[in-house]
Amino acid sequence: MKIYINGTLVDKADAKISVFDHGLLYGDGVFEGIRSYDSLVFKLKEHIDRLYETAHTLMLRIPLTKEEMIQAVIDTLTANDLRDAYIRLVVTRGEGDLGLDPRKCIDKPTVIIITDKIVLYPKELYENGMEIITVPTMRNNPEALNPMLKSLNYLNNILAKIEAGNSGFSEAIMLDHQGYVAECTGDNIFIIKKNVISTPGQGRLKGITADTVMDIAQEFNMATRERLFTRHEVYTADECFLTGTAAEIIPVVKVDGRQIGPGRPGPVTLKILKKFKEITKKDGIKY
Ligand code: PXG
Repeated sequence: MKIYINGTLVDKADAKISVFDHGLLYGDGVFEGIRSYDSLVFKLKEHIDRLYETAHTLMLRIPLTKEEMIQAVIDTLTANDLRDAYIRLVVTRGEGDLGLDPRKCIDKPTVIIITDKIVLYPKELYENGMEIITVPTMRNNPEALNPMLKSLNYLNNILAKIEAGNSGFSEAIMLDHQGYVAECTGDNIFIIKKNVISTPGQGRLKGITADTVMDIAQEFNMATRERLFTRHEVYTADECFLTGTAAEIIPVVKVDGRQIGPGRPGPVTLKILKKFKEITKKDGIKY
């Protein structure tokens, strides 16, 4: 396996960075998770845009243009001869000293591209739907650390993931700072009620899979909403599902012990999932 580090493709065993890298010391950096399907990178431009937007807010200057970054992703995929891949793009603040001040870093961000496979949930969960719970850890307050930033600082999500695991579940709902449903630890959440599809309007990552689902729903002439909703509306929805680059689209059939609809993946969810699969097979940047 070849890993891209700062412009060079190296063997996995040689893919090493400094212990003084602020990505390690402080989680100071940005990342993206991207997928390719049959030699097409899905929504690559959108992922690159989000990476650079997060970096902009963190005042982290990525030393490549967007075009160069796209080329670096493609070069890494080609070097690894992967047709279906999960691509992890990481840019850290780079090397600094043992103080958190980013101005002390040497203005040489570390750029890493890993291309590999990812299997998140077992196949049965996609067919039968998954059961999730709400966990006590709330999603970061947007005015403390905005969930729209896809930074290397994922402890908020990891704490929630630990709570989910402690209760025997693989994914969990996190509420926002006001008690509304925000998202899951690594996925966005959708509910469908009477042909209206809704996803939370605040306190979440603006997921690229979620945006794709909204586009599909509009194509199907469904009413789409980004709005505040509570757990009660999740419990009483007709259908529920989660979206993410890694998870793709996964139906949810039980939340906090309450069955959603008939307790099976819903017809609209399955229709959207089918369309999503079709899009991933034909859209994307070819390599
Ligand atoms: N919310 C959060 C908090 C995420 O981390 C999504 C939503 C979905 O966004 P996209 O753009 O992928 O549709 C994510 C991204 C994992 C893992 O190992 C998952 C994500 C990121 C990194 C790792 O489960 N999901």
